Amino acid sequence: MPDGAIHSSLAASGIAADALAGLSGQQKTLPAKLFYDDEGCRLFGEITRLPEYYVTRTERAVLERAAAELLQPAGTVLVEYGASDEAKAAVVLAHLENPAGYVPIDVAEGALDTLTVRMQTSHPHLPVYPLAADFLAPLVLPAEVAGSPIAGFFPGSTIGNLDPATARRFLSKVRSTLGAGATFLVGVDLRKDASILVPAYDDAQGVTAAFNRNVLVRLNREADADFDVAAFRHRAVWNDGDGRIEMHLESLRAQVAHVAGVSFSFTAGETIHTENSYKHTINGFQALAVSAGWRPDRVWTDDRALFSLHLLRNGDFS
Ligand code: AVJ
Repeated sequence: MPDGAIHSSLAASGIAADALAGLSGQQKTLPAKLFYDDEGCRLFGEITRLPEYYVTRTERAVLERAAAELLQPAGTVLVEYGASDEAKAAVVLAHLENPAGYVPIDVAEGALDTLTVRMQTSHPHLPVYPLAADFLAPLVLPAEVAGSPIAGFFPGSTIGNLDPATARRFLSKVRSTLGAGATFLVGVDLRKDASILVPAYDDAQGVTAAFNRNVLVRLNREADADFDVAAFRHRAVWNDGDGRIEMHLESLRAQVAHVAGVSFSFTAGETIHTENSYKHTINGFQALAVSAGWRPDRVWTDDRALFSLHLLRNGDFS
């Protein structure tokens, strides 16, 4: 650990603490949740419209079919994990009979605020209970939804950011948060050829590169850091053994950067590992869900088997 890191990380809070922890390892890392400041949310929105990024449009098409076949009881409350906008929830809500509420959960507070305001116009009679939280943190549903049937929703393959052990813990935590009888609809990106995956994370227009580098811009502004952002290049790598796309920021030269008073030196070619995006098989994801106590029910996919939506059930009445 670099000099002063212990002292400074005690003093630093929030994103600086996250950054100091990640940058202090042998392989430097930064948590993917740091991408989503206002500019990061905007860039991610651009990514979802890129020709190479099949994820969002494929999920959308699959969701139109899945939502029509959910068969949720009337008066269901929809609880969305990672709800940076309500577009996907609106598709599900349109197929629910008399939904009793919508609970969007997200770390991006700005996005959550504007979502809540838009919902007042688009769904004036639907109670919305926004929760600004990291979905990995312990979470309690608002008291108002107690007694209603609960449908959890985790679209976008955001679960791909979690390594399998963390994903299992998350799935089992969601099961106890949502409770007995709940369902959980999870969007899961599927394994496919690297010739499709790599361009999806390294697009021709450089939007993903800007999204990746923006985390350094954010640390410079919010964590008293001084990264030379132009001296890092975006890299997207398919790690076949671990079944994941990795994003890295590669230092173009030997350099030193400071974060909250702590110095970090980089050799030329050294990387900061900024994101994992795990790609699952249908059976592999179902096995993971089972290991977290869920009972896999239906699976919907597109005809090229790029993306899957899994309906899980919590039959646990303990
Ligand atoms: C929001 C985590 C689903 O992994 O595809 C997109 C984030 N990173 N391009 C993904 C992302 C680079 C995205 N998730």
